Amino acid sequence: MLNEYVKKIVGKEIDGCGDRELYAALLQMTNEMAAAKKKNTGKKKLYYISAEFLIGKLLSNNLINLGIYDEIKEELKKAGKKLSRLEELEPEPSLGNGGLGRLAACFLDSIATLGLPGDGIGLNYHFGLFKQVFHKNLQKEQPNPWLEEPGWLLRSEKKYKVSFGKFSVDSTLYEILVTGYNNRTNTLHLFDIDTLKEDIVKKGIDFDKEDIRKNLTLFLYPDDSDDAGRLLRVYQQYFMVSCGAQLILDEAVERGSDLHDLADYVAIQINDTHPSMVIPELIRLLTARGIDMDEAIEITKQTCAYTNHTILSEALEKWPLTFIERVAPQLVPIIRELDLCVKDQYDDESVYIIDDEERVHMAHMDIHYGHSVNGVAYLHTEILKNNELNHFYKIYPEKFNNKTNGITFRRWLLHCNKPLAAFLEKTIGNGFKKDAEELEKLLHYSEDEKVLQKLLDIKKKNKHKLVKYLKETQGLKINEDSIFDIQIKRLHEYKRQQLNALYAVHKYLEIKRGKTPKTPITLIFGAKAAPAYTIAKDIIHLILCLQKIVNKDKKVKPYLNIVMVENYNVTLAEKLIPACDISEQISLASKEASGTGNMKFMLNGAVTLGTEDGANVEIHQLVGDDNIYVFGEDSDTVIARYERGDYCSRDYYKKDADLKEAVDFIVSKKMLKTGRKKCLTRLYNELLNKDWFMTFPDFQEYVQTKELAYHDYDDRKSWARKMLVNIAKAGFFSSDRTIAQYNKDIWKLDQ
Ligand code: 26V
Repeated sequence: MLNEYVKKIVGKEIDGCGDRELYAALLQMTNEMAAAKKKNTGKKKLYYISAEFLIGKLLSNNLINLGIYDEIKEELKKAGKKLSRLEELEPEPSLGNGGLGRLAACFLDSIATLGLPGDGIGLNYHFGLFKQVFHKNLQKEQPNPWLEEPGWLLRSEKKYKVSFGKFSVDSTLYEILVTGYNNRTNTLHLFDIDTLKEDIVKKGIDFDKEDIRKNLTLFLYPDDSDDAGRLLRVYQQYFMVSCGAQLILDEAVERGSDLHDLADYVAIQINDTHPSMVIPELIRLLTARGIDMDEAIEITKQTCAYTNHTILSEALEKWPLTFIERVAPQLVPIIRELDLCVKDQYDDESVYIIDDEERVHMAHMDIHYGHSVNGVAYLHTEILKNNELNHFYKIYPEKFNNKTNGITFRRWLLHCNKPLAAFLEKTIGNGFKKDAEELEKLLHYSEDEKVLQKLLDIKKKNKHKLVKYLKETQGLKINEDSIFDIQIKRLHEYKRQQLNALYAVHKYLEIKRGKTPKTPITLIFGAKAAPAYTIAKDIIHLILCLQKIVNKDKKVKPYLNIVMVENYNVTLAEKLIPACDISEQISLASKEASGTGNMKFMLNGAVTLGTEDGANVEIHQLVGDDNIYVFGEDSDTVIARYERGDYCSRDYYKKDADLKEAVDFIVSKKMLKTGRKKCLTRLYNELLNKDWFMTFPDFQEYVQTKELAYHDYDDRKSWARKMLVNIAKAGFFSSDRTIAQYNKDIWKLDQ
């Protein structure tokens, strides 16, 4: 099949082509096949608006979804070519920060796989999120150019005008085809402007933040530590939703809507508050097309639904009205009107849209003027209802609903762990590929020695492959016979990489004193810190310094290794997750809305070591006490302590000798010789005087639980059974299930 394309496009046979030529031909072939599956059936269509779509590389994923992966691989192999080499040529688009963006990408896959009419709307950031490099044990940021020819991006002819306060821009629309697994193709619409100037990027990721025509879509979330950065973010958001709303209305009219009945034709899912301005923008556009204000508000309400992804107040967007005045003055009277309606009805300041400092609470606007509010895991939704958004829940109990997150099994099993997928297929048939709950059939084999051994063998092979890859690409040396204990996620204090790092120090000191573990341990970290997030960068510095010290220590090295992979991204996740033994999910209870890495690890046979937070709670319920390691204070205890406001980390430090020793080590002579005094003392002081995310109260139990997990790992058969149960119970976390629930409860699209 490929050969004909190659002959047509390159004018040669496969074996006579270079890798780049083959990659280009494959790309074109895949896109043509995907386009042939585009469908526009169904009256009602979903638009998933999101500032982030962390789609990862697309080639293999598309080949799998189109059902031609094996065939192409074979054809290439016969001609002496390797598909894996072609995969390496593809740059990874970094159009997301982490979980929120990756979730949006999984959702697009599932929407297409379930045969639903639903497209994504977002922005075409030229440099995406920054590329992380380590220099002198510090994170440095560089642009990550990913746009190249040939690529997946298709330029469309559609253009929209977006009026900002003092000027306007014309958008260009790019499209990426989203293939479903043996099903239809949908579209990811990414808006951009032609006047962008990539060469204004100076040192690292610095650029002139004032010139919007040149910088609008350069980066994802440009540094918002100053007003110019924050303002640019508002420009990006308004640009995205204005283009999006115009596209949505045009398409609805094309499908037969007279706009009065828009809610029968359109469902809009607002992914966190970044696209919230779509609400006033839609109202504005509807009134401009002749619909009166009250009706426009009602139509918008019936059309829009909001997903909350965090309870962290610093992450809940509140834009100064003056910013919106500058970026989109046309929205200000509408937002004021929406706020007045609220103030007329309710006399509780906590539900106002505009507060007394003239800041617009984007989430509040979403809740009042959308018809659905959902959290992303059971515990998260309960916290929203009973704590964070309780005042809203009392007004609109019917709007609140939970949609526990999910992941696409095409990428996170079929693609990233082919040996496991093949073994599962051989053992329980291929039904699990369409119906993930069928993985439960694996439970019949929980006492089958051969099956258990095979799971261990696959894990061993995956570890070997990872070790080889990290050696070749990052020069890292890892003992493949050690326990792979992995924490990969954005760096944030609430995720508590610092707790894991304190454990590393503790273990290092114990080993130095002669208490050596039976099986060697490798602690693997991967994390990017926001460029302006100082303490997060200090934590990276701590881990990198520990990596230097521990891995250089002849006495300790055979037992403990610390590894921080550079530039953690989707591509690396696909390699790390299948090789993992222990999945670290150790956020402070109540703070991690869901987590989705936890689901990916479980599906690939890693055992969770975690707190009762986010979706860990549901993982725990599914696998049972014997197949997960749970520790730490629960969310009620944590929330109550925040309310009392009496947490004092120093009290714990004084009482716990192990903890004190580990914390003191951060500013020990040895550390100061390796690292920067300023960073290390800042982190030390932060922990001792604040520790806002309460690592100290959980330290002892964390150490003990980790030790127990390491101890249990040595009983290989019993460990393999834990792996098996985790894989078997992962079906619930398929994003196909999540999307089916969104559709049943919120979108109500015809299939
Ligand atoms: C953003 C920021 C930005 C400003 C500084 C502090 C801060 C803290 C957290 C965030 C996260 C924003 C929203 C987000 O990414 N939430 C993630 O969404 C995932 C998908 O639902 C979910 O699995 C993660 O638990 C949640 O953190």
